[in-house]
Amino acid sequence: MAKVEDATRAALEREDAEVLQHYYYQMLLLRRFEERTSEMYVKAKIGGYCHLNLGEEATIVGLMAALTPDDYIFTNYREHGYILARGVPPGPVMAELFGKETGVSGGRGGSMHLFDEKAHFMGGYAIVGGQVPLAVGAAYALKYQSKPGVVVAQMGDATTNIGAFYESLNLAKLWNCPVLFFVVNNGYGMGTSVAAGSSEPDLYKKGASFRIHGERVDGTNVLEVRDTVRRLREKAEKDGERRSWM
Ligand SMILES: Cc1ncc(C[n+]2csc(CCOP(=O)(O)OP(=O)(O)O)c2C)c(N)n1
Repeated sequence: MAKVEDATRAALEREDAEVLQHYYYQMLLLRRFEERTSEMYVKAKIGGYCHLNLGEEATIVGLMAALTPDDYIFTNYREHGYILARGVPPGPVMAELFGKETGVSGGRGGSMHLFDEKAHFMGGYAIVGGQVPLAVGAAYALKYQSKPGVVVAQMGDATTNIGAFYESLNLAKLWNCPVLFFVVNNGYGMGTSVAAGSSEPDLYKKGASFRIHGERVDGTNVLEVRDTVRRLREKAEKDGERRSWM
């Protein structure tokens, strides 16, 4: 334990203070935003379903810190924090939750369908796994059009048990698409634990039969998430090398 703390302290000391402050600001913004969202949901100001990112702040901020403006993000329905950490202001995001026209999706999407094309934030999808093949398709498009960047397919742990996940992995590797599968393991899919729902509980190993490299990272360590994503993002960009191959 002491060794882990020493390593974390050393990593923090190597970082620029302003960068750390920025990460802290973003994580706090996400936490406060979700606390208010929870309050407004209980007061029935927000209609429909509403999923929170409470406790996932370091995972989200670490991911977004590693991405470039060229990159695209597709997420599941638990996405408030992702769009905020991508730099979209909280006003239009909260307006969307309230179903207002000034919301990021014109008030027609709500909590599960946040969208901002300028920020390359391609939504919020309510069908478990729905975002995964879409992300692979977008990555294929980047490659086909020789455009820079990678695509992130964010999902929860239980999503790795869905058929569309495996179809997506297969085509992503077969066509060498510049895509990163980002699995947020919060331990449960609804009330079902990872151990009860997945024959392979080490989720990062699930890409192995598709020859897709996987790594596990501590989602509560913002720097570790950022550095791991940075490294794997570069690999995804390189592996998905743009070339005219059709
Ligand atoms: C195809 C499909 N099946 C079932 C559901 C109902 N459902 C909504 S969330 C969820 C659990 C997903 O868990 P996970 O992928 O771990 O994400 P988390 O909610 O934990 O972030 C289920 C089964 C759905 N939305 N879509």
